[in-house]
Amino acid sequence: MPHLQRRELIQGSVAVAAIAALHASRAYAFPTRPGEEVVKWLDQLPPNPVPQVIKNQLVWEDLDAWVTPNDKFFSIAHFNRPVIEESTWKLEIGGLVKKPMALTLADIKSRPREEVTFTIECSGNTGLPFFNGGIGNARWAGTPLAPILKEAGVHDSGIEVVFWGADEGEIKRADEVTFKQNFARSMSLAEAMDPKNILCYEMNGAPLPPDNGFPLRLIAPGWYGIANAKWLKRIDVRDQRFESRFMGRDYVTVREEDHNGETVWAETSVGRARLKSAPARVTHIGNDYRIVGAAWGAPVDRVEVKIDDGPWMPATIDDADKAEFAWKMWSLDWPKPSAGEHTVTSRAIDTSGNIQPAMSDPWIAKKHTYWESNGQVTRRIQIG
Ligand SMILES: Nc1nc2c(c(=O)[nH]1)N[C@H]1C(S)=C(S)[C@@H](COP(=O)(O)O)O[C@H]1N2
Ligand SMILES: [Mo]
Repeated sequence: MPHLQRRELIQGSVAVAAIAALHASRAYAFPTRPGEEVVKWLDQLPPNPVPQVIKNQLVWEDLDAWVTPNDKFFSIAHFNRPVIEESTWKLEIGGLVKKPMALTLADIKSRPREEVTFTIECSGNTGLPFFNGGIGNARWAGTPLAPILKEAGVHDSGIEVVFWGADEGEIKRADEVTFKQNFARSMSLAEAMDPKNILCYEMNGAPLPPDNGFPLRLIAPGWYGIANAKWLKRIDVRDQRFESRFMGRDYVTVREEDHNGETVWAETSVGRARLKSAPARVTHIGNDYRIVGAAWGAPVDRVEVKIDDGPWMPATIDDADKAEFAWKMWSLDWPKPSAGEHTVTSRAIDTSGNIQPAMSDPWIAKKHTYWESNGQVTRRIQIG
């Protein structure tokens, strides 16, 4: 940005205004045009059959900012939605550590602050007919997890870190063992020690909203939503691999793989995010249409768009925001489309050259559960 290199030359309030404007345009970078109107997609979601589990889905046609405001952010709760009193709450650090800890929110806030802009997507998003808005982008703030684990002193035998939520539900296993359990997800010790993981207490400058995990949640940039445990109450270190419903039963991807002509069925636990994109909205001013969308889940190099069965066309990526773990907005002008029904499909390509798979790609077509649905998204639209 040449503006920034020249900033020493700009004086007083002019400089402040210029820099403020720059920040504003960065924070809200979005390919909008004055006077444009949004065209609704023909394919709209049927009613949500699990309104307690999935709340506040992103309405793609309303997407007009890089950062999703808190009141428009989706939330997922597989059990109850606990309302936690800050005054009585503590985070326990226990298990195979030399120095167990119990931290208040004030203790956690007094530690070094770290911020990350991260787009969180539920791995079930676009895998179910009533679910395509399980995604949002926020600026999360908290304190890094790794120094806390170091301070607690993990024993040599510790290989696994479990994140326990305060929410609780009844588990019924196929072997008929039934019990109550708090929400839990784990990571290997090496994964948990990633310096990017934060114990997060703030979302877009405000305390975490209750639905998004107040008072504290894990934010694991680059992971699917499920790894980002909310309403944290305990973190413990173990000497065995851990499984919970949300690791070994739900959030398990079952995929048919081809191993030299032999079919092998792989069952894997949902973990890191995958390359994905979606058309968000079509706008127009008179006959000048524009397709706007988002791409995320891996370092995005470029995005291509296909209208009906036409050729892939390069979209323009809005590069104002270079946040590593945040979605990128893209757009493609669509001048004077013919009247009638059309389809719009996008595909993202990452910096290693991987292409977001088509729905017909065996990677998606031979996937038998709805998790990790990163296949290309096609939307339908009526023009004129
Ligand atoms: N404690 C707890 N943490 C949780 C969940 C939950 O049900 N309980 N849902 C997970 C899922 S499935 C997703 S997609 C993300 C969603 O984060 P959000 O609700 O802040 O959007 O939270 C994750 N963390
Ligand atoms: Mo999720």
